Amino acid sequence: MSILKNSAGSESRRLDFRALDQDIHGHPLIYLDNAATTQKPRQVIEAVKHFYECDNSNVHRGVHELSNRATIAYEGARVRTAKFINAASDREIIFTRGTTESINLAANAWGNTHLKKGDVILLTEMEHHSNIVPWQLLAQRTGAVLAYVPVIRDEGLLDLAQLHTLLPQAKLFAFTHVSNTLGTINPVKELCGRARELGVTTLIDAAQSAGHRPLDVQDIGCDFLAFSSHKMCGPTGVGVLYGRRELLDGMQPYQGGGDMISSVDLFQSTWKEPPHKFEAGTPNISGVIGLHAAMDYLDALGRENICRYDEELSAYAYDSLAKVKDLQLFGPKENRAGLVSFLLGGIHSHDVVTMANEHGIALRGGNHCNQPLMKLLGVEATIRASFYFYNTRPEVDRLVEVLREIRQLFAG
Ligand code: C6P
Repeated sequence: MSILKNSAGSESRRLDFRALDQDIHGHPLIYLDNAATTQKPRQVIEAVKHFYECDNSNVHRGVHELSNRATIAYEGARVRTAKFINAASDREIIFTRGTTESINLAANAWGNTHLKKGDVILLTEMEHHSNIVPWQLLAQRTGAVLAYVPVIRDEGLLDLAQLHTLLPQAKLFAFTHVSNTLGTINPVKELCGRARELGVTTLIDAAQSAGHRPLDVQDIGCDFLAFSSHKMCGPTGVGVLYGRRELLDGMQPYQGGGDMISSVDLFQSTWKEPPHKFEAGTPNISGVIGLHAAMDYLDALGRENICRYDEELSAYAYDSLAKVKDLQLFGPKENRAGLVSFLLGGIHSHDVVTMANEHGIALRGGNHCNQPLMKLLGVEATIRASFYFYNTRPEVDRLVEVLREIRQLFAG
């Protein structure tokens, strides 16, 4: 899309995002908290509204017209999702509440039966809590042990030499595609390739990548991949777990309830085939329909274009912020995803975020659910600006200007 090629901005696309068109404390909103959640275009909002206004019904249960429409739309979104990540079949797509639930599902439904005492679950030091805690719980249940691929602190990159030693001992390797604090882009295809040669099962946390770059699970060669709709223009409360067919076939249900069973009697039940076996109860039908609209929206823009635009803006922001006095940047200097983490002098991250908010700028301060990584970096928190295709260079310039003002104010 030409608008994305224009590095000065994507003005016409911004009109799709009504939330961006408002003043905050008398200043135009500059929304730089996209890693937490992105804004939603009107096409997604309209798809959800249309469902509730015209087709609202439960799925898989009724034969009446509305239920048929809801089921067709829901299952159509599954086919669309398979296409979005190039899964071999829509039967490999499980709808969940988000990345967090997707990882918990894999940790329970796969982990409970495949891991035993002493087996090694390999993670990395840059994981979000959602890709740590479910594995800790699994380790407690099974007696498996956790190991971590170190992060090279000053570079913000995984220590791949250490991976060489750790991977052969592992049964499962779960790692993030893009770090939500450092902006590091991990070489997922290479990592999965190495794991596959050793017979190690892989899970990719694609929360920060699915809406920002093309994903092809067959080319990457992963076993599982998890992502959230709300970080890619879609509704909250919806996520995806991709799982390779053979793995899903061998897995136990995650939760029990309606819609996942084939038959129930008083003392035992049988299950449907995957993916329905893993979707107990009424799913988030409107959310899944909204996710479908979001995927269409992103593909109309072109994920290669989004990726290029994000990375250019991130590099521009990194270079601009590097010129601000007393500003400390984290993460790799090059080849970074669309976010920048930093600290400003000795000023508390929440003070900076609060003052930026007074200027209409939405940043995030805190540990970003990365407490182990924070320890490694030797800080309690960072300030994070995270971008999407609707952000512009003038917005980055304004951020830099406001940060300079905040620094001046605190300097005295
Ligand atoms: N990170 C952030 O501001 P959920 O909450 O399930 O949609 O996504 C969890 C998650 C998992 N992995 C990574 C890499 C993530 O970044 C996130 C969510 C948000 O960075 C909220 S802490």
